[in-house]
Amino acid sequence: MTGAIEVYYWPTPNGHKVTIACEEMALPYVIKPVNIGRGEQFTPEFLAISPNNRMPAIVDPDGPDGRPISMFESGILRVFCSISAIRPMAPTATQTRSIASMACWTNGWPGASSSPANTASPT
Ligand SMILES: N[C@@H](CCC(=O)N[C@@H](CS)C(=O)NCC(=O)O)C(=O)O
Repeated sequence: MTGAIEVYYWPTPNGHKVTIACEEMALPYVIKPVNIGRGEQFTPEFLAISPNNRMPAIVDPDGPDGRPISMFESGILRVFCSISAIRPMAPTATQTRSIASMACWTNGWPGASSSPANTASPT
């Protein structure tokens, strides 16, 4: 990876999922704030990156054929981060399964959908 990933972000649990992944995998990134309280997710510029008007989203400056490419949905963004951290190697079959499992787990469980009510152990 040569250029910093642009992370379209606002400080919510879904936003944190991508910045935490970048931090943990030591990937270079720059924050592009999207103030969803002010409706910045509805600008034509942001909708061109994330057509479902939701952050997080990213622009990878080192996309296919050397051209920038955008992606949205936090689960696939974490898959992208994991694969980027392994480059220039391709993920092994074992790593592919681990990456997919972690991405789906973090999509459905920690973060936006977790709360003290549903993380407490029944007694
Ligand atoms: N499934 C999406 C959910 C993203 C999402 O819900 N983002 C919210 C903030 S946490 C958002 O941008 N909302 C703006 C809106 O609904 O207009 C993901 O995991 O990336």
